[in-house]
Amino acid sequence: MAAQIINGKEIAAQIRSELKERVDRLASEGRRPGLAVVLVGDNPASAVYVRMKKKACQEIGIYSEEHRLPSTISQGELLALVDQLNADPKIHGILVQLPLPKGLDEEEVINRIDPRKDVDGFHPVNVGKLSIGLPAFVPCTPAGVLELVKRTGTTIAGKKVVVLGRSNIVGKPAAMLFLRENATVTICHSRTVNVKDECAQGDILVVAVGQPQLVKGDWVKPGAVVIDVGINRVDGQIVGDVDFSEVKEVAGAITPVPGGVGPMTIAMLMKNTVDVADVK
Ligand code: NAP
Ligand code: L37
Repeated sequence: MAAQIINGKEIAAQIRSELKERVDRLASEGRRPGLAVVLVGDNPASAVYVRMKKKACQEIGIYSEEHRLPSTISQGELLALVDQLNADPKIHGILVQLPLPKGLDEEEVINRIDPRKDVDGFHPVNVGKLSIGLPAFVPCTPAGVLELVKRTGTTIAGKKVVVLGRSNIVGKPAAMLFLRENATVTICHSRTVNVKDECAQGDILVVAVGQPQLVKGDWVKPGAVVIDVGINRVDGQIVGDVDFSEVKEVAGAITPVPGGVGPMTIAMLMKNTVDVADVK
């Protein structure tokens, strides 16, 4: 039987509409959430994502500011902007779109963001809190991955979760989140021996490697939930890290690309921003 297709686009729209109700209430109390997005340079993919984030803010009623800076900006000028946003009471969340152009120090910029406004969850304070089980901002893409798995109705506790990829923005925090949900987690990377056999152990398989259609049908345990985080542009088309046509015949549920994790990333960014405004 072919897999259930997990409709991230539809689930993300549902989440945005729930958030809109919260924003309407917050705004009526004089606490409209605000998000500042900082885009440095002219990475075309980043420009597309920033535009989508701005549109989502408008739809939900979140106040948004876009700061577009040339790639020639100095580190000091960028840090000064972060300081200004940290101090601005209209701004609840600050997102510096990564990657930064070369010559700029990403780590120093992330470190400068007030951890209470770090809606991307990349500040070491939030990374640390997540790893020791304290409430923290969860990075948007892994948060979206977990939400999609939960919405399939799958029980996570006790399951084998295999995460393919160990980046700081996707793989590592995704593994941490599933661990927090009491899964047994395996993290695979480019030095893993026999990745295919490791993947085939997963009741839940999360793939974030940036390799078009790497994961084939025989890499997947029959009935597994497969979440494809990959966004690869190949011949003008967007394809994931999973060979969708093969894997959908084996998996129990699978996310498509596009229309899977991508829209959830933006919905979770909106949620993190609304959460900041909703506690004060
Ligand atoms: P990344 O920083 O390039 O990390 C890739 C990871 O995959 C690394 O840990 C690497 O191992 C591992 N890897 C690469 N090739 C491998 C192979 N053949 N076998 C096993 N492991 C392999 O990538 P990322 O930022 O995590 O992004 C991953 C993908 O997700 C990309 O396609 C990206 O565009 C996409 N993405 C999507 C969203 C979204 O919202 N949907 C958000 C962010 C990223 P090493 O550590 O050993 O090098
Ligand atoms: N929060 N996200 C945050 N911070 C960053 O620094 N780089 C980065 C980041 N990445 C990001 O926003 N990624 C992302 C990727 C895909 C989508 C959205 C955000 C997305 O919605 N993708 C659509 C297809 C969009 C297209 O046509 O290009 C999809 O359906 O997958």
